[in-house]
Amino acid sequence: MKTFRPLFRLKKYFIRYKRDIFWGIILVIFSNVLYSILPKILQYTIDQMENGIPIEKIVLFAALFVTVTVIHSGLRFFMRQKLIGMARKIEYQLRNDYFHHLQQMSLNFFTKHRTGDLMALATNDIPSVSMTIGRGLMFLLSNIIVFIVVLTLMMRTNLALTLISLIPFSLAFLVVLKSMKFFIRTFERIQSQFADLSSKAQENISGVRVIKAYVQEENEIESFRQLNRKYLHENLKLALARGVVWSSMDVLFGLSFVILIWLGGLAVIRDQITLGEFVAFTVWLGMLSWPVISFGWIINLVQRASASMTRINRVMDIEPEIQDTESCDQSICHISGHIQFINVAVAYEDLMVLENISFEIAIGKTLAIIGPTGSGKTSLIRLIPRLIDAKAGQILIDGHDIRSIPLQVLRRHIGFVPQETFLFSETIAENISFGENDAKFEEIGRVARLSTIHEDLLTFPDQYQTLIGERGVNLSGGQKQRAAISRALLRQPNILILDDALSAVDTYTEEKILNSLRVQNPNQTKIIISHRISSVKHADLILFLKNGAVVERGNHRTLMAEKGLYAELYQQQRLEQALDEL
Ligand code: DGT
Ligand code: MG
Repeated sequence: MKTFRPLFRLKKYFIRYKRDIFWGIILVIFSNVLYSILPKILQYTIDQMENGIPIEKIVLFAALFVTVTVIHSGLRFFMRQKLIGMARKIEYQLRNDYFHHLQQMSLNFFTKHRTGDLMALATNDIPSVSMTIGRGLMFLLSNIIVFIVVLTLMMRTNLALTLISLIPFSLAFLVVLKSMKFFIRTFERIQSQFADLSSKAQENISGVRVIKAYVQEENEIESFRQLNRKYLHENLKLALARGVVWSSMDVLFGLSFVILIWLGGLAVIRDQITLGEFVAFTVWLGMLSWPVISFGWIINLVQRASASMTRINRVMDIEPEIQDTESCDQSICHISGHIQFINVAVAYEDLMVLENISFEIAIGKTLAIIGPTGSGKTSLIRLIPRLIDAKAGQILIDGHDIRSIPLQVLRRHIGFVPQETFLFSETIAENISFGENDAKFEEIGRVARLSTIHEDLLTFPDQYQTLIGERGVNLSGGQKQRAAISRALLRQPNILILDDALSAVDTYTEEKILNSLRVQNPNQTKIIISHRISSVKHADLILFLKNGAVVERGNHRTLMAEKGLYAELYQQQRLEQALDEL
């Protein structure tokens, strides 16, 4: 029972579809009872024939047989409709719920879980659960009913014959039980190897550029081949074991029939049973073989589904790390962009990456963050849309603790351009208007001009309607970044965050974009991360981060006067620029 516990979580879905289940079960009962009594009609017909019945009566029996068969088939049809339909509906709900859940997860979750594993849950595990609750339930109920009814009818006909001919059947049942554990273990290994295999394929396809650049095709082919070979090996093992089990079943079932024909035949000759009973007996014995064979299959199916459900539950049970808490003040429906950090610290797992960060930035002002790679710049700005939460200290926006602002409200007012741009395989216009589906075309054009991507778009085959990504054109690094900036600007955010978002753009274009950003919305608070002094020197406040701490702060003028790291970096970059221009 413990093995099946994970499946209890499906209770809420079963309750939702209880009508389908109820009618499904009723249909299972009726169709299988009819199926089990079919041989009884055969028995009467044969017995009556022995006694010499008129032809009309034979026709009557034949008609009865056909009628019962037709009704039985009809009932089976509706039974499948109800139960398989119910399973498909549950699969649909489960997949929706799973996707919904993934959308709630915070960044950390996606760094901890492999994409291939998360995909395998949706493509492998959810269908496996659905298959079990549909087919598994249907066959299990059918088998139980057939087993009970047929066995009762057989025993009422002749108890001794039933018991003797069922001896090999019990042996077959034992074989099924014994081999089950092996099947389940092998199957689990196959499932996890499949997850490895899909992770490998997925990483290879998305990392194809790196693989080609490093001429690693052969190595990758080899390591994929090895994984695939392991997968094949396990599958072959399973196929072999299945073959052995099936063949021994065949032998045992055959033995049952030998016993029946021998002892049953003798009983007919000695007039202990009628010929009709003998025929019915033979058919019933055949009917019983399927429940015995499929019992193992069903248990296997349920175990697999249970293992799948465990994996699904494990992911579904993870609470989103970042969500609205009880301290959330639902009356806040707007933020203006006054940001204050008080002694803020950030840690990933136990690794401290930022400590004692304090600053304040007024509405409409620009904050710039500069510092060596790995100094914690990205981590700092991730705190503002609450992509991560601070380990210590307090963050206030418009004077509210950031945790008291509903996440929806907070994020709606922030335009965030991450360091790594991501564009969907859609048109450029759709990419820019992501999250603002009813944006007007003029608006899209306006932000595209602001980020200077407009001119580039005009050279594309379908301009704004050009498909990008896998099925369309590829954008250059700088074009991607500017498309991402347009996306952020379209929301007209009160806080705009650019995380090194102009790194792939030349200095001249960068200057142009930053200048137009400066004038387009005077009430917008801006946070700019960059490695170039030229992009940060106009900021009202500049923080120089090093090893997770603010080592210098001020504006361009005061920092230059300080003659510290900032001034040093400035001189260095000026020198590089001068050398470039030579
Ligand atoms: P960049 O973009 O190369 O100029 O570097 P920063 O300044 O943006 O650095 P940042 O904040 O991305 O990383 C600071 C440290 O935190 C660095 O040692 C890597 C680590 N780190 C960053 N993101 C994660 C994360 O998601 N998980 C973990 N465990 N560590 C992270
Ligand atoms: Mg960064």
